[in-house]
This record gives sequence, C-alpha cells and structure tokens, in this order.
Amino acid sequence: MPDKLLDFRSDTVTRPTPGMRKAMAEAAVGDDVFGEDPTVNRLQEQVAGLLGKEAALYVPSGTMGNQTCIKVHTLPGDEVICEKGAHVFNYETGGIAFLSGAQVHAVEGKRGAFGVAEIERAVRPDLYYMPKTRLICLENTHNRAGGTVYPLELIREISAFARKKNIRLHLDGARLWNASAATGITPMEYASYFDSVSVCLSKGLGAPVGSVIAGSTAFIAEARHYRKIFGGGMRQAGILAAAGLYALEHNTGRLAEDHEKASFLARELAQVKTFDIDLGSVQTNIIIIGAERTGRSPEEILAALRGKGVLLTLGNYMGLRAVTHLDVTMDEVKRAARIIRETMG
Ligand code: TLP
Repeated sequence: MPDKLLDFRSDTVTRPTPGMRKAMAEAAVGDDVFGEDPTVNRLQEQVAGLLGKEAALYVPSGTMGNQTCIKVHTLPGDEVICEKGAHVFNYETGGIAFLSGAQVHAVEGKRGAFGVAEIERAVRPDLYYMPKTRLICLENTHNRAGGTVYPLELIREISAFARKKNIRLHLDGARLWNASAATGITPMEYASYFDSVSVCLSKGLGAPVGSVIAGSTAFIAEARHYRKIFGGGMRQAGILAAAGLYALEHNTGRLAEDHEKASFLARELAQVKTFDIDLGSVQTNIIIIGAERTGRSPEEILAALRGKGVLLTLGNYMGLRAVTHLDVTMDEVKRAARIIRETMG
C-alpha cells in the first residue's frame, strides 16, 4: 500500500490548512444560542450578502440546512417535488418524512434537471383529498447526476411558475460555488430565483464543518427555531465559522482547478473500455462511472483500487464516483488515472 492514499471519495475529505487553522484559533467567539458569536454573525451577514438575501443562518451540515428549510416551508402531509436523484431524497436518511412529515414526489430529470413541463405533471390539483404541492427543491450542482450545472433558463422558468402557483422553491446549493465557477453566473443571480438556499462550506471550499441557509428575515427567524429543535444550536461556533469565512475568502477562486482535474481524470478513465462515462456530464468536480460492463461488482473494484492506494466511492446503481478537490494535485490525479487504468486492464 503506498504511503499517501489518493482520496477521490468526496470533496468533503479535505483537511483544514495551517492558514485556516490559524484563523480558527484566533476567532473571536461568544454564545451563538444568544446570537452573541461575532464570527458566526459575520459569516451569516457575509453569506446573506453574497446570496442577496435578507438573512442567513449557520448550521452544522448541508443535511441540516436542507431539512431545516424544508421544515419551515412545509406542513405534515404536504408534497415536495424534487429530482429522482436529489440528495434531499436519497441521502438525507428519509429526513423529509421523519422531520417534516411530508412526502416526496420524485420527478426524473435529464442530468439532474427538469423543466416546467415535468413539474406541471407532478403538481397536484387543488382537491381536498390530495396532498398539497408545497415545495420544489432543485440541486445545483447535482451530485448524483455527476456535478451537473442546472441550466439558468430552466431555473428562471421554474421560479416564475412556482410564484404563479404559490409553490415555494428551495435550492440545495451544497456546490453552488462550483456551479458559479463553471458558468460565471454569480451565486446571487442563482439565489435570486429561490425562496431559500442552502450552501456548504465543507465541500469544495475545504472548511471542516458547516453550511449556511439564507432567505427572508421571517424565514430565517423560523429556521432558527427549528435549528434548535434539530439540535443545531451551537455555542462558541465562531471557531468553526472562522474556517468558513477563510474558505470563502481563499477557496472559491480556485474551484476551476478542481474542474480541470475532473475533466482530465474523466477523459483518462473514459479510455477504460468497460467503463461508461458521460463526458458531457462532467461539468464541475464529480465523475460518475458506469461499471456494469466490467463484469465486477463496484465493491470489488473499490477494494482492488484501495489496495493500490486509490479511493473512490459508490456512485449511481452499479457505478462508481470520483470527486476532485483541493487536497489532490494534478500530479496525483495523473497517478490515480494510471493506477485505475492499469487495475481495470
Ligand atoms: N453529499 C455527500 C454525501 O452525502 C453523498 C458527498 O460526499 O457528496 N446536498 C448535496 C448536493 C450534497 O452532495 C451533500 C453531501 C449534502 C447536501 C449534505 O451535506 P452534509 O454531508 O454536510 O450533510
């Protein structure tokens, strides 16, 4: 086993750099349940500003961010429309049912995106014996579809439709920074179409912990209430928020590098004859690899690669996923590509 594992399981595996740790150690702190942590307050103000929203709230994870927003938007028995592969539906442990008592109406998209036509078919008629369509959740970039960017034109149309129908719109923007880096469209422009947005600091931005949700002042006041119920009221959290502020300052400008690394790795891996990779879906830092034709189970492949020092994770059905991030260099990407190609023959 080589000394350094080349870890492509997720962009969540990054470790804080010395500069980030210094910012954390030096952070001014207070009790955030009393709203008295100056660093948390600064982070919240900064993210609200970046997203053009009235207010924002620091939460421990992307899952809590999404689930808190969904809780504020919905009532038990309501229906939430989202894409079939959405994180809120697949990877948040049934949180929509568990925490909000709402149900999901999953709609199949193309590369993680659908338009008004697909939504219209899913919206319930206003009949007393049917669930109420209360919320639409979009994901940008879309994780399970391979880091794909949600086309702005579709977002605009969906937003206008949702307003007309009085349906709320939430954005799971765990990787909104990546979408912006790929398109040049600002986070503020994207956010302007949504009632609430959740962004993560612990994915491509490299902070160890933390996400921020943003919306109107009234929305965030209610979100604060549910964050406490969900166990997310933290005390001297400025020590963590400082990492988020550092990440925003230092790590958004470099995301394009992660996209270049993913694009290179995808093209290399597409040379493996039994891998299926939709190169058009590799728009940011995620690569989904279809492995059905390899004749080996994804678990077997993952174990073989692990033995040679390369870590990938499970992707879609029968597939693998590789994610690039700030803790893997281009040279390491090249090394990993060589190892994977040799292992797959
Ligand atoms: N995604 C994780 C896993 O849960 C799959 C990853 O490794 O990619 N929204 C999106 C789009 C996400 O990809 C994630 C994390 C979250 C929300 C949740 O964030 P956390 O892990 O902070 O709860």
